[in-house]
Amino acid sequence: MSSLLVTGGAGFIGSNFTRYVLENTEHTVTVLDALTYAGNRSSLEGLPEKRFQFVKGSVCDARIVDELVQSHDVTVHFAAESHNDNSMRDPSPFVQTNVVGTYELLQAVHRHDKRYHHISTDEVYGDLELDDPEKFTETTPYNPSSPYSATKAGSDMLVKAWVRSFGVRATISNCSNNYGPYQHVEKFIPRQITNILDGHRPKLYGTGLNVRDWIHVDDHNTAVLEIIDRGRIGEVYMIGADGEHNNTSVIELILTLMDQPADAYDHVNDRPGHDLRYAIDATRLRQELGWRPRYADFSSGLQDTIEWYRAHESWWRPAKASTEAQYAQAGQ
Ligand code: NAD
Ligand code: TDX
Repeated sequence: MSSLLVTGGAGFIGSNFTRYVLENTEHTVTVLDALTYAGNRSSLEGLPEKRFQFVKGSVCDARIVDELVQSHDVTVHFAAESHNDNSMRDPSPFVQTNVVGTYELLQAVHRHDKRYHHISTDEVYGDLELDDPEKFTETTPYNPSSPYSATKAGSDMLVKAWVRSFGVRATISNCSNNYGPYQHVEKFIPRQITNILDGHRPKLYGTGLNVRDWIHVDDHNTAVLEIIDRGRIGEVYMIGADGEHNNTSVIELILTLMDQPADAYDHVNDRPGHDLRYAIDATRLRQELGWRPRYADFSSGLQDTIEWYRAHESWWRPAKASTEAQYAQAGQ
């Protein structure tokens, strides 16, 4: 049994991680979260008080970070500004939280010689051609495209440097696009589901040929737990579940699963610098740690996700109008 400090635990992946850990392990969890627009305290409702506590604060606050890192066995760092489109409008909080926040955590885990796991993304590698036979691996050179992915790349580099220069006991995972419950309505899949629930048409950027490698959030999180338990210190692990789909086919599938005509969507302005394709080769994770995804069927995982948003309107409704107003300003 370990005590885990989970940063960003009121966000999409961190809240699912916290819930999963409390339901499936003996570990205790303290969430440190600044409750930005993306954090939602209600995503953590109903968790056992004996093994869970919530602290509101920023990973950029050196004092609170030092105190919490010192008093826990492992820090799992999910907190980030996570949305590419926002990073075009205002990159500043991305640099602060993603780079400076990671720096503060690394300094604290170094001072107190604590185990650290860094959550990152496949976007640090840039993008692939549609017909490229190679996927991203642990040795693919970094080539980020957006302010978001550049700050995540910067944070990964800090971790690698703190491992090599100071012997910090860290691992990094770079995962592909997640879907599942508790994801903010700004993101692709929840935006389209909630548009349809509201009687509005889904919005497809550009040609819609862009490919993402979808993984269910629980599969991401079981991989993270394996890496924390048995990953080799200083190593990087790619997390992905061979779930490549282009955006057009995802919108058409959502429409079909929600009993709408498959062509009932709008083409809107493309994202500047829009990455074409991401694809993960998770061989190391599978072979070294024996990890396997449990959500093999994207269509049924998506159907469950649609049902979750149908049943949890009170969770997503407060963010919907302001999110759509921002998109409307960009013609998206
Ligand atoms: P999210 O935007 O849903 O949640 C981020 C959380 O971090 C929020 O609760 C927010 O309040 C909190 N936060 C933001 N700034 C903070 C600060 N300064 N101090 C403390 N807390 C702060 O993001 P997500 O989609 O759950 O992503 C979590 C992590 O996983 C990120 O590091 C992201 O880069 C990575 N990731 C995400 C995906 C994906 O598909 N969503 C894929 C791969 C990797
Ligand atoms: O309305 C939309 N229409 C659309 O076509 C939105 C919101 C998105 N898109 C496209 C853009 C992307 O090609 O869908 C794809 C997915 O978009 P996002 O949900 O914004 O995700 P992406 O930019 O791929 O990044 C996600 O995966 C990697 C997460 O947001 C990141 O945090 C993670 O690092």
